[in-house]
Amino acid sequence: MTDQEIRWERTAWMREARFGMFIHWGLYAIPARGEWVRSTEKITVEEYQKYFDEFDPVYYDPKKWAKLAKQAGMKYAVLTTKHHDGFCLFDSAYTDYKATNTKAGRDLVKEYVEAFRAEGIKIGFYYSLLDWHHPDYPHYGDRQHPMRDNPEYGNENRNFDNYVTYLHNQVRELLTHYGKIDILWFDFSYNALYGEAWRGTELVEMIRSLQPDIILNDRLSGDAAINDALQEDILPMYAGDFQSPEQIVPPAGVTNGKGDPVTWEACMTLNDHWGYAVFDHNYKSAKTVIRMLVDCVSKGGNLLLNVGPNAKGEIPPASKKILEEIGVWMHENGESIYGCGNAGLPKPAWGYYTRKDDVLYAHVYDIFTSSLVVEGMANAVEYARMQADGAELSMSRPWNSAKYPNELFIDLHDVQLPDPIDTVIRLKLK
Ligand code: H79
Repeated sequence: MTDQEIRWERTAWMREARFGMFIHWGLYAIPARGEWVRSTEKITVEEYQKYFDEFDPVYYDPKKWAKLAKQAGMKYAVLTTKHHDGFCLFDSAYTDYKATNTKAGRDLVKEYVEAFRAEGIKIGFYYSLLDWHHPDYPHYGDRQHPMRDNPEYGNENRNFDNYVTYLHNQVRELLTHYGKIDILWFDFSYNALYGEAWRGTELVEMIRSLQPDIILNDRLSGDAAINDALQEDILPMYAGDFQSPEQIVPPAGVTNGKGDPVTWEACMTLNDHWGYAVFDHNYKSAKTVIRMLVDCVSKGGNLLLNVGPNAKGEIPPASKKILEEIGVWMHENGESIYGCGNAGLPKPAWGYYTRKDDVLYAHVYDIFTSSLVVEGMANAVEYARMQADGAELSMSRPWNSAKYPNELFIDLHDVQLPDPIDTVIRLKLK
């Protein structure tokens, strides 16, 4: 098997799962201005310390998060074990900057793993390669760093190799202390910091020795390196198993240099921030998210949808409400999502197609008459059913259809679609 084939096989369950929950949670939930607050407001380590001293998530109950994820139809989750601010939600032996030493007084990652696993949801760890807290992480002149313009925060006496060792040590802890981990999600490489700068080959060899089946995202590698590598059968180990477009659904899905599809996952915020942002009410509707998910699946990809719990450990009510609404639709129509992918047909004017084997799902957003016209499928379909309730739909030809011998006509009885979000019609192919 080529490297590309190995990666395709390893990610099979992920393509089946299609929909996951991203969770951004850390000290930044207290200032509540998003997870980049240390950088955007140039807050020093010393000033930021007050959030560490204060952190006390009295309502942290990941069983509630897991139930909500399950209800929404999500099959896997990815939690920020450490974000760019360097704060660790887990009990690491290599730092004091961890939840164990806050008022929380315990390993919060452990409870997350147990709660989500109990709901049958696969477990992912996000781990930031950037670390604005570690004394050996370089920052003066680094455009990513909060203190980048402050010569008082120079790089003197910083030993980058120490930082990389710290990163390797923490990854070893994460992959040793919590049982089987399904996804490791690094964030991110930039400038000269990619691939072997992270001692990437050695790191991935360790990861694979600890968790042979774990799925790795592509961010240990820089974009250019990945794009070059995708032309080849042999990839660097750190190239990862799937692509991770952020805040965008790639217009034509994602393929490798040979034009073959690769596994990919779009990650998206529910409002305009990843971390809790109290002023940000710009939430996407359930309809927008569902259509985004369908867009991803129709192009062979996944959607990792973010929630940003607040400082007390609760998912904001607005996010919860949207996820519950998504769950209603997923309960009725999830079959058109899980394990489905590109139908290999042109996108219809009325909506989208997804497909799994010999079942084609028509996602109908707009109709203009009471019969749905399915181009080119006149003789290809055995029967049509409403996905939500299994009701039979008539495929009889209207009296005036003689001029359109190749088109399939499905009688929807009414121009009002039963589901204004996305009415799914199941077409069993011959
Ligand atoms: O963890 C989430 C983000 O914090 C992280 N990746 C996702 C999954 C990330 N998003 N963008 N970036 C990293 C790249 C940096 C973007 C920035 Fe900015 C533009 C940093 C400063 C300007 C975004 C906008 C953050 C602050 C303002």
